[in-house]
Amino acid sequence: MSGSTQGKAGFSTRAIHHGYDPYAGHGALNPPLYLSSTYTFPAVGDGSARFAGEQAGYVYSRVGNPTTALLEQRIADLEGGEAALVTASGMGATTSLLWTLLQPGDEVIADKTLYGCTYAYFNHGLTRFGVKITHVDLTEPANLAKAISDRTRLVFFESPANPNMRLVDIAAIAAIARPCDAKVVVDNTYCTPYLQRPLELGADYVVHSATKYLGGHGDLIAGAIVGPAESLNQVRFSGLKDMTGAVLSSQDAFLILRGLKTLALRMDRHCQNARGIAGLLAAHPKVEICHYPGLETFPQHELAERQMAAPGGMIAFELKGGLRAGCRFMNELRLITRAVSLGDAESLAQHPASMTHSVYSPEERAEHLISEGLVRLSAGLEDMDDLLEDVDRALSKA
Ligand code: 4LM
Repeated sequence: MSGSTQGKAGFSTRAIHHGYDPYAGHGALNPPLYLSSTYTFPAVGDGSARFAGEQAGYVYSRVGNPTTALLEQRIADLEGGEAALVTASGMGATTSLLWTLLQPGDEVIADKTLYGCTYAYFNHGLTRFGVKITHVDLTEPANLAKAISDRTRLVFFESPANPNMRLVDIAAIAAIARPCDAKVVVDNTYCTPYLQRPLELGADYVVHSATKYLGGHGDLIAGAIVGPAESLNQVRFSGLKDMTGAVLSSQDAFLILRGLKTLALRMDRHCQNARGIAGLLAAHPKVEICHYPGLETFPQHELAERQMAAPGGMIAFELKGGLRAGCRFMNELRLITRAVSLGDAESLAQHPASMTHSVYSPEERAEHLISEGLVRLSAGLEDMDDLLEDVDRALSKA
């Protein structure tokens, strides 16, 4: 198969083939990795024409590179978007997009719970430049209808939210935001397009930390934005080129292209392992509460079934002994690794209050529904029996 599959083939087929024709080059099975910062112009006039956008072709890799361009095409196709832009980190994706879309005086309505650095960018960064941030509990869409105003430029949320797994009904939020001309931005890092496609549900933009499942191997930092082509062109030439400079290296783009080939297989395994671990936790007498969308006891289980193809690889839980018991549990783990980040082959456990969400003050964590004793677990790709044994033994010592 070669070239564009135009969304007709299945997810994995497109994740492996979309946008690349081996016969256009030397027949190389894998797309070439272009290691070039700059591009030659046949004559001065060609250079000027490319800068003016009158001639197709590359000029400088801060603006575009053939390897990153292929990754952009592939991610856009998998998310069902018109275009994509890849960035040097997930934070680079969110900041490049928002610096382009927002003006002083605008308001962003964001969900209560956000990844710690996104929360810091919103509340410690954007607010310094005249942008108002209003946090609303978006798990109840009626709250958005009450809060939205002429000033609201965009609505931003994660679903599931990092770290407490609260879900937001994407279609319901988009139906409220659209008539008010507010753009809906969904951070789809936890799901990937294999499990959830927000644009098909009415969102305007998707952002990703491609560091996680899209790359999938814990060996790079990257991000992506998916959305309308014209708007992303503005993000490329303004937010990304001039304001953040958060450009992805072509070597990392190559690794993500490699990661995408196994995305569906990996996600199936992440989900299978997470289901097993969540089942063990939910039934264990030492566990106070286990937040996993696949559990029938999960309060938004019905929404999870409607919105997500499967419940994902992330779990959050609290032990009956609170923070102290949670720390003892994590220190007893032998196979599951104590580390932040998620979506890697290795199962990872961390403590949000002191790690990924430590930028929130204790009062802010309480206000934003992040409890101090919460433990977050990213189910990896190891054998389920080994993971269950590790969790069970650590629980027995906690
Ligand atoms: C973590 N997360 O949670 P970069 N959006 C979401 C995220 O979880 C993250 C980012 C954006 C974690 C990192 C230490 C939902 C990151 C930011 O780290 O800039 O690629 O993504 O453990």
